Amino acid sequence: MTPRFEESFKDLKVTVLAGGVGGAKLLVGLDKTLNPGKLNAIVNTGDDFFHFGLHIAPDIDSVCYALAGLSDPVHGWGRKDESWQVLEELRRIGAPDWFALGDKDLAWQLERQRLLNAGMSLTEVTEHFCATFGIPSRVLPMCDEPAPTRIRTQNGEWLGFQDYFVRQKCKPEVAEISLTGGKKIAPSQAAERALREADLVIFAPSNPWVSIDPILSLKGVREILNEKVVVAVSPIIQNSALKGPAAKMFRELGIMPSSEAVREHYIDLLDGFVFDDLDQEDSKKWQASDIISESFQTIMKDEKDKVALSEAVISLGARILVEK
Ligand code: FO1
Repeated sequence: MTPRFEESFKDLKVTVLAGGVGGAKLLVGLDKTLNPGKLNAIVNTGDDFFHFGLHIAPDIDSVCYALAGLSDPVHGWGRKDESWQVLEELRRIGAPDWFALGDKDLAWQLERQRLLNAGMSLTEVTEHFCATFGIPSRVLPMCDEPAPTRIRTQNGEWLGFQDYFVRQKCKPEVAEISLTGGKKIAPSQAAERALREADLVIFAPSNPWVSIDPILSLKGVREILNEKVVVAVSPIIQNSALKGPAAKMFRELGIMPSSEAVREHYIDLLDGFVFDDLDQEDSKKWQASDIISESFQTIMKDEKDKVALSEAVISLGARILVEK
């Protein structure tokens, strides 16, 4: 079993690849565990879209709101203590109301667009957001240029991600996922630096297909990760995802969703793998592998769970760093 979490681990430089809600929870735990300035989050921007002329960045906002202690505890996205005056009026005047933007959330969307229009990059705007909300960790968009994820449904239709995820509630069957607008895109300089300077890289328990893969698909990322200690946390427990379409996507792409399937998905990049205690059965096949797999409680119900899982993941990473 991996040794207990040690004080010295708090100074490890940790870079996390994350998407929305699941990733945000682990990031809150890591933010509370590591010393200030040691945590970099590289966040998926494939879910971003333009709505009412505003650049909406759901995964960036879910992560920032969570780290600022402002996120809606029920949804995991948007803000707590929210009001919906604008959305209700939009509905009344027959404007698009399928994507629920609360009044406080909208204030941030408007300010982000103002700063983008003034020439700031998404990285700079996100840095400004973190400074404004007193977030000590760095939240880094994976890239500054548009990198839209699109879904081809089994009846041949291409959908924008939010159209698939929110407007159609993930109901369409996925035949193909197109990442970064079908173009080879470089990570932002800040994201690339965060990867190069990391002691440990963690894949958060986010959707492998549409939260982690967009980041892995960026130019040079896999090559950097091949030189790093990488530990992934499975977002699939007992063949299902706690939230979102990850398990459904596995199935529709012809793969039985399981922690085993997640491990296989990342197999050529992994040094460590953390899966839930409920999936012990799966792990029996992995013992001979050079990837160190450990089970833990990966369901994060409260801050204590987030910190406990963060300490377990960092401890596994630290052990591998020593043994490597
Ligand atoms: N998800 C929904 O299912 N319904 C919504 O109305 C919705 C609004 C929304 C507004 C701002 C934001 O940052 C996220 C929002 N999300 C909503 C979640 C978002 O679609 C997903 O979190 C990501 O795109 C998937 O990780």
